[in-house]
Parts: sequence; structure tokens; C-alpha cells
Amino acid sequence: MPLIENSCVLEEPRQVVRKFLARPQHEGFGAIVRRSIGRFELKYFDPFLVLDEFSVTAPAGFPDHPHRGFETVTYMLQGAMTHEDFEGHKGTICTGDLQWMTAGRGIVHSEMPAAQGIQKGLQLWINLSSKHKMIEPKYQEISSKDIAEVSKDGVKVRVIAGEALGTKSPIYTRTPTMYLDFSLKPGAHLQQPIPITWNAFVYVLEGEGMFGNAKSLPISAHHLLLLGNGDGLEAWNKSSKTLRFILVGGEPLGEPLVQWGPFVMNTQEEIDQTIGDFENFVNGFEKARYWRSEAAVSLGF
Ligand code: FJE
Ligand code: FE
Repeated sequence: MPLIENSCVLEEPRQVVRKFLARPQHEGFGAIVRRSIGRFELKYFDPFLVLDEFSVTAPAGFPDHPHRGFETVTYMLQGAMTHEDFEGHKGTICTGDLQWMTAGRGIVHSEMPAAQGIQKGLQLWINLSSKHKMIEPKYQEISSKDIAEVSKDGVKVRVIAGEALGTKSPIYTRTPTMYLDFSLKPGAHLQQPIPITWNAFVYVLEGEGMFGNAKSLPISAHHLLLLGNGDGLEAWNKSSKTLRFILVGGEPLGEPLVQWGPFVMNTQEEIDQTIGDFENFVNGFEKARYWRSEAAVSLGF
């Protein structure tokens, strides 16, 4: 067998099986999101519930709202967002920073712009398995400078979750997940392994590139690509500008799903229970009774 130095060879590269253009829509309080996963043609891509590319200018934002039964992963692309929750956890994430929030049994929080101008980012909702839906809420926050960045042969990757080019992320994923932010220079070619049993997708942020097949049509920003079966992703940048995209993969849970807005459980009974818990301030929602975010108070909500 020939020795192929430092390069990974995929036996069965994944092909693009579905493609969606995410168009802008209103969400929250005056915010705009390009929703790809979670829209009605694609309610669920197990274990992923929502992928929003958000764009928010003050006073718009996402004031006080609850979550239960899943995780939200917020990755800033431009500007800054401040989050505050009903436990007193508060912070600001800026360009390149990441917040991995496990809502578990319940979080009530606000997510609002922290700077002038347009704040942009990605928010991914990852489902939790039935045995983890009611765990204690948990945050993992990483500032941009602490996200591992590796470059090789015109490919740069920021390792948000999982592993790439021999570098591992410190993020703990309760639902096994990989989340990689790739930038390919003109002429660059990428091969990235993905566990064969996982669901995986690409979301293009800037530039254009070929995915799965070097002879396919180039795909541009705001497109979601669902990948078929195989052991990894191949991508090419044959343009004259940088190609930037995220590659996300996760182990499917294979469980029944009942969703009511920001509550995601396995059965209708559990959803009814959750709505009751939220309305009666019990089972994890105790602190929601008197709490208002500073952002909501200052906006007069
Ligand atoms: C929302 C429930 C929510 N996309 N992208 C219901 F959780 C939200 C919500 C968000 C959100 C927040 C950020 Cl920072 C980024 C997002 C939905 O907060 F808007 C509704 N209607
Ligand atoms: Fe939220």
C-alpha cells in the first residue's frame, strides 16, 4: 500500500442528498433569522431541531423565554450578544465566542444585542435523549481565543466540538456531536471523517464551494446541505474567494419527539406536564415566578 503522507483518504465520501436555501424570517422580538433546520419542510434532522443564522440590531432581540429538553449552541459571527438567565447567570459573547447551553429541565433567559449595529451568529438546537431531558442546566462557554484553530494546506478549522486535524475540542457533548468551522482558501481541498452512523450537514457562511463531488455545482452562502451515508465529507474551493462553512454531525437519538415551541420532550403527556410546570413555577421553573431580565425591564416589558 502506498504511503500517503498525513492525508486522510475517505472510502465513501458523503454526497449532498438535500439542499435548502434559508430565507430571512421574523423571530423573537424584531429579530431576523434564516432558519434551515426547524422549518416546516425539515422539522427535525435527528438530533438537530433548529439551525438559525440570526441577525439582530437593538432594540430587537430574544427577550425572556424558556427552554426545556435540549441544548442551544450559540456561535457569534459578528458583534456581541448578552444573555441573562433566571439563576443570575449573565455574560456577553463576542465575535468568535461560543456558548453551549444545556437547558435540561429548564432555563428561562434573554438573549439581546450588546453592541451597536448588527449582531450575527448561528444558533443550533440539539435534542437531548429521554434520560437527559430533565438534567440540571449547564453552561459551557469558550471565548474565541480559546477555540482551537488549526491550518493545513489552505484549510483552516476552528474546532468547536469533536475533533479535526488531530485537535480535540474541550466541549462535552451529551448528545455526541461534532461542530467544525472551516475556511478554505482558493484551490483548497478538504477531507474530513464523520462517524458513519451520524447524521451530518453543512451550512455555507461565505464564498462558494463543491461538496461531495468535485464536479457538482458550486453552492453559496445561506444554503443547508444534508449529507447522505458515508465516512466523511469532501469539499473543494475552486473559486477566487475564501469558502467558509460549518460541518455539524450528531448521533441520531431515534426517539419519539413532541415539540411545543421551546419545549422538546418525547410524549404529549410530558409536554402537557412541562406547560403546567412553567405556568405553576415548579419542577425547575421556580425562579421564573418573579424574575425579569434587566434587558426586558429596560425595554419596558
Ligand atoms: C424564539 C423560542 C426561542 N432563534 N437564534 C421561541 F428560544 C426563541 C429564540 C431564538 C434565538 C435566540 C438566538 Cl440568540 C438566536 C434564535 C430562536 O430565542 F425566538 C422563539 N420565538
Ligand atoms: Fe433562548
